[in-house]
Amino acid sequence: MKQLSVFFVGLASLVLASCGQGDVLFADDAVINLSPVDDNPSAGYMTLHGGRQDTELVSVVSDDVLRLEMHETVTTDGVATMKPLKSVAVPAGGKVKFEPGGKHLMIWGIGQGSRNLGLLRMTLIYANDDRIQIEAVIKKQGSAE
Ligand SMILES: [Cu+2]
Repeated sequence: MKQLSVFFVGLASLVLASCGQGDVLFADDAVINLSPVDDNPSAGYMTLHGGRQDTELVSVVSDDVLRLEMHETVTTDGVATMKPLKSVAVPAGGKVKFEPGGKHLMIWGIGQGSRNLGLLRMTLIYANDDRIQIEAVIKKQGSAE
């Protein structure tokens, strides 16, 4: 019995160590600001965390939307325009933020089920073929947060 518990302790510290080094490919802080007008796209933001090797985020998909694109806002001569992104580089151990005024997701036609739930499940697809499922919190306009 004693041996068994030592084994589990060893396993736990191993998992903690690998998280602490920032070498796990994942994403968090995913939020969507729901557009007040149904036909207009909603904007999504998140933070990508790089894994052990450099990779690229090549697509974001969801079963419960009409269309989802990665965009970047670029300001030229004081005029902000958006351009679609084919991919986003995610350096090893690095952090890439999707945030207002920069990279963002544009999402058309979020289903009523996800709206009611307040969560949208999305899958991030990377160039190395990793797929990561995340849930973005849907924020309605005028809500407390
Ligand atoms: Cu956009």
